[in-house]
Amino acid sequence: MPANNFSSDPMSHSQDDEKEAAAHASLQFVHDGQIVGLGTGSTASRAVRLLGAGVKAGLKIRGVPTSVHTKELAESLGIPLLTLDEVQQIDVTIDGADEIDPQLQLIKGGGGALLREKVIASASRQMIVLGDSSKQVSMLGKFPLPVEVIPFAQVLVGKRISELGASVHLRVEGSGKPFVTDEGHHILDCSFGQIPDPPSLARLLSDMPGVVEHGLFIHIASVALIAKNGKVLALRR
Ligand code: A5P
Repeated sequence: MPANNFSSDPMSHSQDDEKEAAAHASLQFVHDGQIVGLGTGSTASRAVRLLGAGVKAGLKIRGVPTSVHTKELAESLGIPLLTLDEVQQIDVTIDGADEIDPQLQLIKGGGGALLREKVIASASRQMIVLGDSSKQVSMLGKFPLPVEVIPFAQVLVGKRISELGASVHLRVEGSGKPFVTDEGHHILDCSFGQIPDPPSLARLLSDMPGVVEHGLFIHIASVALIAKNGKVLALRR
């Protein structure tokens, strides 16, 4: 897997600085005239803000947001938006991740937007995934895998996923009520510890009635930009 280095401030090593550096590096993948998938989460939001600044300076792009939150952010920045129904194909999507492995397999959904994120990424010619150094792992699974379920089946699906060896928790808000996704579903956070064969687990989860989508992104990301030690490492699939 070839790797390129993009320099950033060599003194900047905090997680926030790393997120900002990765977001900066993603701008090189965005060009005038393109339709850009706009990711969700603290890292993707930085990229969206930078794109907003670019638009103000004359960059001609149109965005397709992956969540209500990102839609509102992009609107506030003056980025022209399209719905998925209005586009044939998305040129490039820029998004964050919770874990990135050496094959650019991902866990996503910590922010709860995994369903629209996966739909948008799958409709894109390129998905650029951004991460600070904490996101790079040798094997997926330490971060609890988010699984989006229909509320009607959440107990049954939770039991089935437990039988696969995970510890399963329904995601709740501060109020104690279940977290509700943009599409009206609930999320089960499933701690597997290690996921040695992500494609097999992805198939098992996709085949479970009641599961709407899961946060394993397999063969979707084309480039990972990981900020580490004051540089941004570009990994290609
Ligand atoms: C949103 O649903 C997620 O997939 C995020 O992209 C992921 O959780 C990474 O978020 P941060 O950039 O905030 O760590």
